[in-house]
Amino acid sequence: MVLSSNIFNSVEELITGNGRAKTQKSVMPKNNHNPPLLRRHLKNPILSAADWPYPMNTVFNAGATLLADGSTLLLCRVEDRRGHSHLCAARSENGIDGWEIDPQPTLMPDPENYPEEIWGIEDPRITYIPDLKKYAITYTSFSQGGPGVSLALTEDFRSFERIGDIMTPWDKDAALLPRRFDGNWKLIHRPTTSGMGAHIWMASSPDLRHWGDHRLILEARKGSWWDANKIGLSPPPIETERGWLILYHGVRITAAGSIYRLGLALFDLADPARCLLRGDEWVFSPEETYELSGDVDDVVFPCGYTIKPDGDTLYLYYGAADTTLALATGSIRELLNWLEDHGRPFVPYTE
Ligand code: BMA
Repeated sequence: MVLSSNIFNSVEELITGNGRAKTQKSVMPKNNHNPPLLRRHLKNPILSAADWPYPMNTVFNAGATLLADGSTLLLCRVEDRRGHSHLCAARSENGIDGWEIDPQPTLMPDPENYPEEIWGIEDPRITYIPDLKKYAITYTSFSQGGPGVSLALTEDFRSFERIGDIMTPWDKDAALLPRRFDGNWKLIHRPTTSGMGAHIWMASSPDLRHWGDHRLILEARKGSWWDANKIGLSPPPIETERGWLILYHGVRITAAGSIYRLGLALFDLADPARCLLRGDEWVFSPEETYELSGDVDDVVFPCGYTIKPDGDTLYLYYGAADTTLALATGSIRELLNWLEDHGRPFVPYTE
């Protein structure tokens, strides 16, 4: 019997961003939104280890903001060759290329003063707070008790005022809303309960330090759903006329590992704990080689976005396979229209 040689055609060797040879997966089904809601930039991945001014392993999961001069700042999660992460700023005029990367880490873990940072700081989300004229950075501090949520403030991404840990382990995927509601700040975050899954919650605080009034706002589904058992906020909420638009990640656990995908939900502008709509299908999923293969395969993980001066064009920055940083663009109006066509109300503890 003659075996056809083309049974191997769908498997090829490639070199990943960190120089390891891995086996590329065969053809992936493509996103069937027509046209796709989030479109990958042709220059992807836009930042990788090769761009870095100092030795490191990987760069991914960056917070993002527009600075006063209209340029883009990414606060990147950089993993060193011990496996610990720190944050490093990269600035660009157009948010696509020409990145100027800080020559040294911008924000390092400080375990002497903040023991919860002993194993690194990860996954920053940036919210500009007009009342304070400061950027709030929520990030994961990796303590010996597990990952928790920490908060720091800055005016310039050069000096930082650390508030410290605001949510105990296990907790991550947190972002602050940009203003107070009835006198209280609101934090979206993702505590993990042993055996009961990982869901999205909201907490309130009068002073950014003391948090309470905890409410479950979006629950992971169960069974075979793409967002069963474990979900989390991705970038900070996007304020729109129709409500707070949330991109959240859902984690499908399979025999081959986890798949991180993105879905959409909309929350009430005045009561941001109230979910108005939630989409059933994911809108973005690993498809390209740099998303399918890396230190952690099958991951698209946005922590930040910017909005162009037209008020509609979204630049979504996402970590690809925990190895590089990539960019997808979209229209906020199209995302909202999709959610209105495909979404339905979600009430916690009912499904
Ligand atoms: C999540 C976070 C992210 C990471 C993702 C995939 O739990 O830790 O930092 O990108 O897993 O590994």
